Amino acid sequence: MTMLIRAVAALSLSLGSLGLAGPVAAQTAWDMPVPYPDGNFHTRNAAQFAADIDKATGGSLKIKIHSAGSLFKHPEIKRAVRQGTAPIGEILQSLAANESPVYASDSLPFLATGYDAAKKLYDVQKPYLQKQLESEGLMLLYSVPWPPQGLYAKRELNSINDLKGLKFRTYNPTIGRIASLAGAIPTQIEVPDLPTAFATGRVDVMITSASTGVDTKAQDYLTHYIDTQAWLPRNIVFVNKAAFDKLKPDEQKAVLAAAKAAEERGWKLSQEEMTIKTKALKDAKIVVMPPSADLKAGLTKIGETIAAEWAAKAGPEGQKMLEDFKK
Ligand code: PCA
Repeated sequence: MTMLIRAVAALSLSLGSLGLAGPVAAQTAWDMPVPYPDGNFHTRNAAQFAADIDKATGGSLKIKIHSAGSLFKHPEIKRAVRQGTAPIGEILQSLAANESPVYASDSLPFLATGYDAAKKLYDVQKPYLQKQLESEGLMLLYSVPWPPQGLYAKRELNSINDLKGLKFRTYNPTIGRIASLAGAIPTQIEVPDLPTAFATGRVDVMITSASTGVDTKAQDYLTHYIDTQAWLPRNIVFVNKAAFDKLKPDEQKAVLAAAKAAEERGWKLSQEEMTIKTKALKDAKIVVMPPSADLKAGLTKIGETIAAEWAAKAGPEGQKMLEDFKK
């Protein structure tokens, strides 16, 4: 029996190498690690991106999405793609803020708070982002924002003072700075670990989108969502340039076309997501409220401090970017 299986395996192998196994013979299979769960709109968008490429290449380039940090955890994804362990991946751009200020520029509090402003900021930032990624052997494929960021808590927060001493969940270094300036205690936690972190008291508050609140069932561990609309952080999808260069020209074309479509689709999805998921929070009995004038003023002040610190770090290029954005 074993002999027979071996013989059949050997036969199909040789048929494959003769090119008799059909179009799958010359197939490239790419693993694509992404940080967020399957149902999340970024992950759904990536799945459509992969399906478009599959279709356009007649199945010669297959991309398999590994969601929720299942193949590489979020903080490892960028390095994995740089090293070519994974040819393609997605991260929250600002997770890499400590590597270069350009990665932080989408997440400066109250700089760009709506979709039009976020798009303008992205357009202004894009050449710098592309250059930075190129210097790391990477190529930007597309970038899509999250819905605006609001404050989740277990009670009403009416001023910055109310944040003092609370354990503040962060997803990038800038939020760490916000927490510190507010007298709170920052703790970096990835989305898949959020429910446990709240349930076990490792964190008290977080700033994130309505989307992530719904994805992680915030109603199980939080009661209030203060809709601060502080910024719209973006995800970036990028490819290892050497891996991209190895693709056939028609495959490269298919990847670039699918990326363009994913970016356009993603910005629309994100906007729809904002409305749908803010309503879902209300339906789940979370109190959704605007920030008080006091809280808003306090956060704005912190935002100004952070913008000044960022500009000092980002030097003339950063300064130019901010000026172009404000034009
Ligand atoms: N959700 C992600 C990043 C921004 C967002 O809305 C998170 O909470 O980690």
